[in-house]
Amino acid sequence: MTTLFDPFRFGDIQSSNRIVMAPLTRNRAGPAQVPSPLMRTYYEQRASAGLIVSEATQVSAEGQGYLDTPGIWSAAQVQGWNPIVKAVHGKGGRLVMQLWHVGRISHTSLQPDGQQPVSSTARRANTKTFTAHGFEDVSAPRALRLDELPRIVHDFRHAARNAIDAGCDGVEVHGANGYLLEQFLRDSINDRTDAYGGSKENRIRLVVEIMSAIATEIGAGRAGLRISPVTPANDAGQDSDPQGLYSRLLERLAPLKLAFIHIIEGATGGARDVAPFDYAALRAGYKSGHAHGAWIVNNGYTRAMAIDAVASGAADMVAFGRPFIANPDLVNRLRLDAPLAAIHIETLYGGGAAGYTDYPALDPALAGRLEPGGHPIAAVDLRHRA
Ligand code: 8OZ
Repeated sequence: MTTLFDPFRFGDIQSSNRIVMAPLTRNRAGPAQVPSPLMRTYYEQRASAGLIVSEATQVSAEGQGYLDTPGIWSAAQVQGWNPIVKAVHGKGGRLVMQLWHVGRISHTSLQPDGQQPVSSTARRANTKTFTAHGFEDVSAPRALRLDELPRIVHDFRHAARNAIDAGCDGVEVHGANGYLLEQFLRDSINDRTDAYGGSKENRIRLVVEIMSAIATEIGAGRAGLRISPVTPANDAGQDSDPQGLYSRLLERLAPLKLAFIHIIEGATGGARDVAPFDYAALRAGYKSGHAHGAWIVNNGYTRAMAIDAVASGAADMVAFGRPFIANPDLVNRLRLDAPLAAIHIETLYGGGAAGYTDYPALDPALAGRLEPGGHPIAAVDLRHRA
């Protein structure tokens, strides 16, 4: 029987277990959106994950929507990421970079020359972002012109090349949580009348073009996509037919033979049953298109749920987000069924080492008293969010 702790090969990536560190925005990049030395310590501490998906990293200056998030479009950013990836590799870990364009979830103060953010639409999202002035309403976007879309594809492709040049094992395209690609996918947002709006085929076009371009650039075995079919995050609303939309998307992507699909089940960081969706059917359809690679599931998984998902074959890998923040040695704790530390909310976004690199690993004395598979200490419910 396959367990959560078994090694796995998917695409060109070999991981030492089935536990994925989900992408987590922490806002600790330095000037010019170059990763800071502190980020190296943070990722190195978490390298026992089978796979780390980096925090969302913007593919262009225009793709930024929050203060101090890292980028991967400049040479300085590539140089900044390199020691981070090397440190993770030095500890036997694997890291793919999450490539991000926020679209309309941005503010003019974060945009080059104070320009308007861009989107599929000119309609403003009813949500906030954090800027140098704290939490602020996002700015009204302008709709990208048809002749600008090749540039968006190019920006993702260039970022993927840069990620590989920085030493990454691959990339994950951020197609989730109400950001640019979801702004194209969903008919609750996309109000275009050109070849990128209207029908499902048109709304999935940009994502398919981006994944194809990246597969050509770095190889499909090093590329994956993260989706969130029903999350309401960032005022995404709900598509009129999420099951049909995402089936069509994965049907179009199956021939590429991507390394992985990473799926957020339910509302990101919230209710798993926020809206009806048949995830097993989505996966079955994808497999019938002769796709291979990993099916990574995420959102509110407990230890027991994760063990069961992998053992039953419902998923190949399970991603944990917030539990990795306060538990750098989460893999070991899950293996031992040890207690999990709780996160400090105040230090989530921005700041320095406090609440970032100062969460300790399990006390070795305590770890020594635990037997793998034993339950001497009740584990904290991973679904608990402080
Ligand atoms: C929390 C705060 C800022 C950004 C996402 C990249 O939701 C994010 C994000 C999360 O995917």
